[in-house]
Amino acid sequence: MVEKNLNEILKKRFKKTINKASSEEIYSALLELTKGIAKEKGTNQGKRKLYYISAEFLIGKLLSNNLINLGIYDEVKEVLAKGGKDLTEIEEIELEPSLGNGGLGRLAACFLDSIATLGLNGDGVGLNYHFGLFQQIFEDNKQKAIKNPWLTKESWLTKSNIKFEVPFGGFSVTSTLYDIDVTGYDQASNKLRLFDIDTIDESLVKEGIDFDKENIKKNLTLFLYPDDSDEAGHLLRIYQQYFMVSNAAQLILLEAEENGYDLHKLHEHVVVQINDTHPSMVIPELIRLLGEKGILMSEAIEIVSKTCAYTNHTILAEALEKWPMAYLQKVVPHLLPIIRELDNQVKSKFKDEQVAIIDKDKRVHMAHMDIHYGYSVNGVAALHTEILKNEELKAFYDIYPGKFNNKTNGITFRRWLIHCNNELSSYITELIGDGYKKDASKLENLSKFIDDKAVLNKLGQIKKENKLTLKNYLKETQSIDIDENSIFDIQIKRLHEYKRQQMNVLYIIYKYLDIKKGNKPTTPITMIFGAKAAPAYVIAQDIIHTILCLQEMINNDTEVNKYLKVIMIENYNVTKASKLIPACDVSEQISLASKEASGTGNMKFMLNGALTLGTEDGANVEIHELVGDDNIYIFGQSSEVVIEHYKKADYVAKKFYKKPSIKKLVDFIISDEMLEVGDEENLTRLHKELINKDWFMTLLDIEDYIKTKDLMFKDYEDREAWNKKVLINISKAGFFSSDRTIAQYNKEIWKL
Ligand code: 26Q
Repeated sequence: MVEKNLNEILKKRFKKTINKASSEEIYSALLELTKGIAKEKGTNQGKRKLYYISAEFLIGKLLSNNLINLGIYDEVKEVLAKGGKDLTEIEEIELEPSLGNGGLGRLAACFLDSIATLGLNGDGVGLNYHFGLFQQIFEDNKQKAIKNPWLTKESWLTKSNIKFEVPFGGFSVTSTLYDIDVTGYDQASNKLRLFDIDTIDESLVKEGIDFDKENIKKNLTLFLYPDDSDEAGHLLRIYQQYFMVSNAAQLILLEAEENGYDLHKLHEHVVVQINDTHPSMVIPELIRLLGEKGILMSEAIEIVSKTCAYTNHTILAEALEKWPMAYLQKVVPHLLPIIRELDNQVKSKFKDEQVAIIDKDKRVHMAHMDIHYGYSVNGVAALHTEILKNEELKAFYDIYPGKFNNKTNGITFRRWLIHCNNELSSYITELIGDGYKKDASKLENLSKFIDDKAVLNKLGQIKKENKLTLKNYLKETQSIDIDENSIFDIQIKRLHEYKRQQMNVLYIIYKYLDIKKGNKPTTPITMIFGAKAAPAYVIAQDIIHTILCLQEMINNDTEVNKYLKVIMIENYNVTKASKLIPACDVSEQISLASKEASGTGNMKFMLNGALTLGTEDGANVEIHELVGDDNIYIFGQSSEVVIEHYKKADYVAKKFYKKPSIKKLVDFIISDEMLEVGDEENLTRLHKELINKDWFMTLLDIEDYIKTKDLMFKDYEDREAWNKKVLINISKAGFFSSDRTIAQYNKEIWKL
């Protein structure tokens, strides 16, 4: 079937057969074929529909994902092979949309996959950023940000004829809706609905990612999170957020009317999941629009409060959005009376200033609005939810204990196992059948092979092959040469001080000095990083610079480079993650305990047979519980201890720095060797930061980290024992399928 259809499309469009067609032509034909099959499968239906509103959907490339979900991946691969074409080469043609920063955006994408796979009626709603998140290049050992154009003439987007008028203070814009099919695994489809405006002017972007931030009609959807270091940046962010939610709210009401629903009972037919506070203005916007339909404000507030649910993804105070009233007055003056009314109601009920929506500095706390006027508040891992309840949002938990619930994050196994690690996935199928593809808990059946040497050996072999594939990829794309026989230690995630890439840097320095002293590791070590840093985040830029300097210095040191190499992957994204994760031995999850809400990379690594080196933070805690002490490497102070330090403000980095063994590592950052390859300003700034501030307590955990990582490397020498741990990790990973997460959201929050 596939062969006939593909050939027909190629013939009709390009007058060619598979063997004569170019990769671009085959990609284009596969796009048409896939969209067609998805259409035939139809869309999920239901009396109640979920709108998952999110400023980010980090969907990654879609071709293989869709082929897998439609059940034609193997067939397409074979048909292409018969014509002398390689599907992995065709995949290269597709550009990766970068519609997200990191975890939150990728989670939204995994959720869409699972919502469709479970046959649930739910769409994603977001924005069609033309350049998405910036593309990262390295120059002079520094990150440079450039635009990432990903929109091509032919793509997964389908332009709809839905348009809405979105009012801002002083002017309005007309939106256009684009849809992307979200195919379920062996199921009907849903949609990702991305709004845009026709007046966007891509030529506004000149050098790097700079552009005129004032001209909203031309710049509104150019970038995801434009640099928000100044007022114009903040305002643009509010314009984007309101544009997103006003469109979402209008779409919800349009579909409700099309279905003939009684708007007084909207909550029976619609549930809105607010992904972090970025879409929070959907609450006053829905109230406003229901008002326009003739529903009294008091009733509208009731209806909306039964419709909206909020997910919190962070406990970092600086990431909780609080917008000055003056900004909202400028961008959305028509929402202010509603926000004031919501605030008045809260203030008349609760005297505690901490729970007010508008604070005494006239700032609007978006999360507070969500909690008061939503029916559910969830954290994204067990520890995170406990910290929300007992610390960060305690005042709210005391008022609304019933609203709080936990939904531990998950990942879609279609992308993060079946697609990215086909060898492992096929081998698992050989061992336990393919039931685990629909019911991930079946991975537990692998545990019966715990003493089977052949199985353990084969797991090691698959890892080795994946390392070789990565090696070849890096050689081709970044002209980097790594040793497939070394241990691959990987830290890939956004660059942030709380994630503590700087602690990993200190370990590398320790190892470098140790090798210089003559202590050669039995197995060579390859340290791999991938991370983008927000352009305005100075210390994060300094950390990237330090890693790149270490890379240059160490990789050119012939005494050391046989034993230790440092690799920083350029422009880390979903595509690169899928190549790195299957090749990993050591998964670095080393955030300061209490700061990483969940993490999802930790789950991807575990599923692909890497062992976790981590703190008791986020979902690491649950991984630890599942695999047991012997199959994970936990180090560092607990979240309780860390939270105490913050409360007492008694952590002093200098006390730790005084210790000669630690001082030596920190001071190496400004050593002659480093200054020779690096920039004094950046290196000195990081050095000072670590000694004088170290807000995320790197020096508190560094010794335990070094000790534990060395133990891990030593354990790696007994490969059979190591592979046993690997097998246990894979067999316990089923819990982290986003199918499980979504089933819980549906059972406990959405009730679709
Ligand atoms: C806020 C205000 C102004 C500008 C930007 C922002 C902003 C942008 C992005 C705030 C937060 C984000 C993204 C947060 C995020 O990705 N959080 C991650 O969510 C994952 C999914 O739940 C978790 O696994 C991670 O632990 C969490 O860090």
